[in-house]
Amino acid sequence: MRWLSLVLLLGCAADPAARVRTEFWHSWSGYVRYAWGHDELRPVTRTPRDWYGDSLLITPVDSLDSLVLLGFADEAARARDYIAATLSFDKDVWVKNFEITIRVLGGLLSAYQLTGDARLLALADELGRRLLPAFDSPTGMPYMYVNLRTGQARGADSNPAEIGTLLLEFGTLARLTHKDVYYDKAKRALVALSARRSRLGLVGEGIDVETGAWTQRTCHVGGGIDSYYEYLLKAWLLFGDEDCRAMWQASRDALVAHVADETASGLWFGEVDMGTGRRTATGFGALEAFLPAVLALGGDVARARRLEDSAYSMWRAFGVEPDGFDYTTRRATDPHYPLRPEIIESAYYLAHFTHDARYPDMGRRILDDLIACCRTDAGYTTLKSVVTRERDDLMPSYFLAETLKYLYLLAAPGTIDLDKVVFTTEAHPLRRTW
Ligand code: DMJ
Repeated sequence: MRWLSLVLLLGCAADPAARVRTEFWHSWSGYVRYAWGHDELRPVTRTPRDWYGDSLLITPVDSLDSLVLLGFADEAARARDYIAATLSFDKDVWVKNFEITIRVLGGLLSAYQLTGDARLLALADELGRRLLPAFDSPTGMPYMYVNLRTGQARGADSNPAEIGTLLLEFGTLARLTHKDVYYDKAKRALVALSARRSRLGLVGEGIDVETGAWTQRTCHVGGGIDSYYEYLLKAWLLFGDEDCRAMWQASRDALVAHVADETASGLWFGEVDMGTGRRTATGFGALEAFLPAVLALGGDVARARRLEDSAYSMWRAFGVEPDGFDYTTRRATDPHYPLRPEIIESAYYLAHFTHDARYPDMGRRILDDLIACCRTDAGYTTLKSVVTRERDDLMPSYFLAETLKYLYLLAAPGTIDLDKVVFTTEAHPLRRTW
């Protein structure tokens, strides 16, 4: 691997895409060296981390399509062989349906579409079958956790993101295996959730999947809700599902009417009560920065540009963005930075729709900041605080699946035709081949 690092280093000086490849290879090599076979790498202590005691190979599965797209074909083939030979879902573990769907199921499906390796589709089918019991609640909205071996499900107190961010993966699995049950269960959950919107068209951040009652009534575009909006739009685009189009348009209009906040410092999306629309907080953050991408993809490029400007001002205020930010006081309310991709993802979509050079430039500056703040000898680490720059010790799988992939696509947009794929919330490109 050392010779490849050297070649990548020599080639990167003038070429931003080569620079990202170098950083990807550095990060992947750290995982291979210190955590191979495990879910994730702790790059400071150079130790592995497994989510559930027994590895589900989350980093290699989540990274497979990045390896292919960034041009590491031999390494991708090696990882595929290892996954096919090693990965088993017959484990007595309680997994989070949402996380395993977006990282593992989505990773397998996307890599299958890119490589045609039928072993990956077989694994996806096996995983989908074991996750399905999660949907067996009185409302059809899934429980949070499912035991992969026994099929028992638990965790009735859920949220829109975990209920509504499943249809791209389950729907693609249905189309590729011709097993409609996957589409039907995930779609039913999305419809059941959307049907419980308030009279303003808003959702809250907590809902009981057994009773259908809201347990938290704050509406925003951040964690716990974010990708629910994203999947309404993208399920329409990927499957041509008109119900999803109607739900997307109603949700987007409600967000713009009630959650958008025009301030002296620009456009933000804050927090309101889902029933009354009363503003409850002026919080934004790293996760919320996904919204410019979705607005742009939905056709509202002007609003997307303004919101991305705001998100980038948050990034610049600290040199790296905080997870929580009060746009009135301009202080970090949650100072940690978990290597999130969303602001880069939005820059990628905006570059695609506007051809404005400021977005690739944004990508270059963000990469500089990441190198300055988060790079370690064995990969990249999360930060405990963007204020003090104190480091934590984790390289989440989405750093390879999303953060570096979007940085690369910003620098090398010809790699993939955005008009022909739909990216999942974990940046796995899916194609409509059916
Ligand atoms: C990823 O796992 C996904 O993008 C998810 O939708 C939100 N959180 C992380 C990245 O920040």
